[in-house]
Amino acid sequence: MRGASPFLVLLALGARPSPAAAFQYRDVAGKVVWRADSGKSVSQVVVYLMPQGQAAQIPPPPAGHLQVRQKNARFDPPLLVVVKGQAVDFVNDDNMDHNVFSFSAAKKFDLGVYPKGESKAVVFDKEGPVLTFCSVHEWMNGVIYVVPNPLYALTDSRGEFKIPRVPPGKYVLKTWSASPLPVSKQLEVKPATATDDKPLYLEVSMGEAAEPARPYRAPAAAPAPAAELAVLSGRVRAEPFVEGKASAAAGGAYSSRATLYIKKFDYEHLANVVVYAEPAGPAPAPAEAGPVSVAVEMSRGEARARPSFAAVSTGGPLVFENRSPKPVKLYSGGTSPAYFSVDLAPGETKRVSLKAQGLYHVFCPDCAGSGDEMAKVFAAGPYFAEAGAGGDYALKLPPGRYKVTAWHERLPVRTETVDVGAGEKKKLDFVLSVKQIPVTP
Ligand SMILES: [Cu+2]
Repeated sequence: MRGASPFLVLLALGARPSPAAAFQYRDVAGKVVWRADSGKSVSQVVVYLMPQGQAAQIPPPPAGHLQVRQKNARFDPPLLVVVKGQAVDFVNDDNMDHNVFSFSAAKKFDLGVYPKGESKAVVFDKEGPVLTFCSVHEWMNGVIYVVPNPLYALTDSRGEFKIPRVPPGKYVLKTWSASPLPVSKQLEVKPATATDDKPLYLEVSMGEAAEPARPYRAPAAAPAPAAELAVLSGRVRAEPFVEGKASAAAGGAYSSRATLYIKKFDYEHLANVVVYAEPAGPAPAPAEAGPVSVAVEMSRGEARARPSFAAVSTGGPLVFENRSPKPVKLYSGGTSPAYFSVDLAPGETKRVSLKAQGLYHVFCPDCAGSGDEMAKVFAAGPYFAEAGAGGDYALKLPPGRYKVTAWHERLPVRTETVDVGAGEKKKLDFVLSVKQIPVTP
């Protein structure tokens, strides 16, 4: 304190919370379990608090940068929690080049391809999950989950969490995880006192709530096909975004050493591509799409979904069938656009309607261990087609104007507007490329 004026010293002392004020904070701790009756704990769950009216007491985001390293062609850590406004350095710590990109709603960015020793920063300014990928290595994926304030924790291997020093007040506790259903729970943190400063302890149970499934009865007859449909067809391919192009664009030194021995993103054989069309103007209401079925079957003692990927029309029937000898519970979770859960007795068949467009991750925790993803279902439309192995697709559409989108889980979508006349046959090709991400600053 040499050289500081007594006035400044007083100010500094005054800025510290007085012992009385500090005492009011209370830790919020607890355990996240799968269902209350199961006792099964869930690790790697983000638990965070949304204040209900006492925002002024909430601490600001930490100033320091967080870090995600690219190491052994993985993102480390695979799940990182970031406070809104905080920056993350993506550090290439590998003997090969990597790219980092995301086209998630909460943050769109593309850091290009860069070599070992380089690091690039991204500020996360919107709440929600941000899925990160590498355009060079197909399997690389990670999640940055952006929470609104520093009142958060991540559950450990025993499902336990602790959020330290929570200002008294009313909160909504929320959870997010790559697998189970999210939870919302009201709670009140009472000021700690000299005789009671114990943490507020909660048991948070997942796998409840969500939209219930309905019994399914097959329609008596399929709707007659309309005569005047147009056929829109074409090919979806992806453009490689790997080495030379990125480094040439960046004007930087670039080395492709050590990239060759590892399997790269297979742009030539994209699987699970869906092309879907939405009326862009007045259009006849589509006839209800036929049901899309996903069955749970037993295979070598493990339950599996067949098919493991399906496309459905938004709002159309998605039918789950339990062909295994055990009861199963299926639910959507993680980054799914909406949540459903389906309880199926052996032999039972139920339907759900996926009203929100997007990719649903379907889990069956009782089938093969907690949180195991069994199937992916992409809902879009009303008109949709899955592309074949060569990327070919064909859509049958009533005459009109449409927004037609080509979708793949790992690549930014492309949308074109087309007009089709009655009975017309039209061609429309798509190129999916990481370069085409509309990057937010
Ligand atoms: Cu990579």
